[in-house]
Amino acid sequence: MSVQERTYIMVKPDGVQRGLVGKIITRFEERGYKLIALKLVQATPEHLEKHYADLSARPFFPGLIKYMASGPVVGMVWQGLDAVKTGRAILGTTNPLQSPIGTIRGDFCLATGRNICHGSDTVENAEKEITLWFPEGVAQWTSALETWVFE
Ligand code: RTP
Repeated sequence: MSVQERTYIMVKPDGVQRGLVGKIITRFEERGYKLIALKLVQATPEHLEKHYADLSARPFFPGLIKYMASGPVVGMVWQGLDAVKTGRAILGTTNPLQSPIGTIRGDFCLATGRNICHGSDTVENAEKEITLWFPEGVAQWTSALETWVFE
């Protein structure tokens, strides 16, 4: 478990259109994660097909790509201890109805196909997704408070 662990978190088009970007960012900030990249982007279907390549054989894939291309998304990279697993815990489960209250999905949405946010599921996939969404690289900065958050 590394302090340098990074995860790719994305607010999906419904999250952006419902005005939930700030609330989602706040959950990661308040937990103590460090923001090292952030951008609003209208993704092309081709780009989204790469992001969700693992799901290309699933029946919901065409609808997923349409949904994800329906408006801009906000992509972010958050860094800190156990960022991938804890990031997923902050988001909640894929099906919002099964997601506990207190998680983002458990608090703000209802349907699996409109679950407002994405989080990398493994450290390896996080690194791939960061390269896909931020080919220009991410910021390197040191917070003055870091010592008091990470030890
Ligand atoms: P994500 O990658 O978006 O964070 O979601 P996840 O790991 O929790 O779930 P995954 O199985 O990777 O599915 C990716 C996204 O596809 C949509 N989905 N729709 N209609 C359906 O049965 C269905 N199943 C999945 C969801 O938007 C899910 O987040």
